[in-house]
Amino acid sequence: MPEMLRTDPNIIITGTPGVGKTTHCQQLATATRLHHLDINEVVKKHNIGESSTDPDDPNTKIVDEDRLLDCIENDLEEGGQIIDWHACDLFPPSLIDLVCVVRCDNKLLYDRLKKRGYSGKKLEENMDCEIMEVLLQEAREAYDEDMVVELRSEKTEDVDANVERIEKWIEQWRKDHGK
Ligand code: DAT
Repeated sequence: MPEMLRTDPNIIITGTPGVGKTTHCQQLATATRLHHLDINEVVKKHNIGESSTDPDDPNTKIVDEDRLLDCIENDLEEGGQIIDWHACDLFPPSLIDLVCVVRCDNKLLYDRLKKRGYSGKKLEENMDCEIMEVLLQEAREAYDEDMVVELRSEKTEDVDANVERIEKWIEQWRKDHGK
């Protein structure tokens, strides 16, 4: 196996829009020295998203995944990235150490997405995504089973507990890798 150069792990925080990814990433970045890699920001900064042709949903961006990977490859090789994105199977498994799939009660998620201004087909599709556990399945198919953890994000205390759990995991990762 090639020597691992990164001194900190790369962690994916994924899940259906509205489940609480960004909330987790921000709190985790504050609690650790890891960097919140917000893929929405990367897409905007490098202009690698094309507007959807769906007239009901013109604000959704279709992202060129190859270009996205080119943009973040150096960051991933360096390590210490908390990746905030609603997909996970595009990131090379060799550069990923932990995949957290954030989950949320359906009724609560519905209210959060409504509050965000989602309606009609977009609201329905995102609700289906959570109900069908699409991101959990995607994560389990793309990564080793023991790298994938499911985290609930319904109350503020959930975020505190999840962040604490990930912090402990990071400490152990550093020990295991002699960092
Ligand atoms: P995402 O990044 O997955 O789209 P978010 O972090 O922006 O989600 O959260 C969506 C909204 O829900 C936002 O208003 C914060 C709130 N929220 C998320 N997790 C929560 C929790 N565990 N307790 C209370 N509110 C939460």
